[in-house]
Amino acid sequence: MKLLWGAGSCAIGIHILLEEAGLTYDTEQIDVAGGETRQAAFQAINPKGKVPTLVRDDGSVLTEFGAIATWIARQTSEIGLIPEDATEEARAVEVMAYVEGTIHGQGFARIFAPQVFEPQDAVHGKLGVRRQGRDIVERGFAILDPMLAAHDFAAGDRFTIADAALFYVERWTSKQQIALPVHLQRHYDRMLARPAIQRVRQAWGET
Ligand SMILES: N[C@@H](CCC(=O)N[C@@H](CS)C(=O)NCC(=O)O)C(=O)O
Repeated sequence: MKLLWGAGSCAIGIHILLEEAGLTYDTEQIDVAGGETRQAAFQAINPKGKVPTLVRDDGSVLTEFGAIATWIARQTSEIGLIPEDATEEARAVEVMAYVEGTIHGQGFARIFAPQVFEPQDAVHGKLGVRRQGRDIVERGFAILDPMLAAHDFAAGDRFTIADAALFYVERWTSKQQIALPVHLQRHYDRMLARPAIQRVRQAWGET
């Protein structure tokens, strides 16, 4: 299988899951900032024009962070990337969905691409949309923070798909001068110390 990824993108969460799962995979860097996801060649693979995109060994393509994460977790169920217990599984999916749908999809998306939300007013609109995105992100982190007070990981006492999702939004905060609440900062520091995450960051040329 091959993971299509882009520098700085949420695809790092999927790369981390592949590494944590110990699966065999290839990667291909896509020039997201340079617009490669909008080009015909990429859209022939994923018409949504997004990374992460996972091309499986049979040529079929998986898109959407949650779907790809779930599929990877199911390849190595013994590792517990999705908890066996139904309530813990629901908690992991709950955090992952909140990260993808709200903190990323509504919050950071407004910060990174305000023109998508306010195409009419190129200057003032962008500022307002970015502020709105920041509020959504900060509120989202404030909601998640108490959950990390009781546990080391996003959905309990072990690393799951939720941690991979939470990690990618935590790491977006520094360039935006958004302060992480205390328990999320500790979670982020714990994630940075994981060997799998260090290997991925090295592969991405970050360390
Ligand atoms: N809903 C998608 C969102 C993926 C997404 O927004 N990816 C961004 C990078 S973090 C992207 O590929 N952007 C390229 C573009 O919009 O052209 C998912 O969960 O995978």
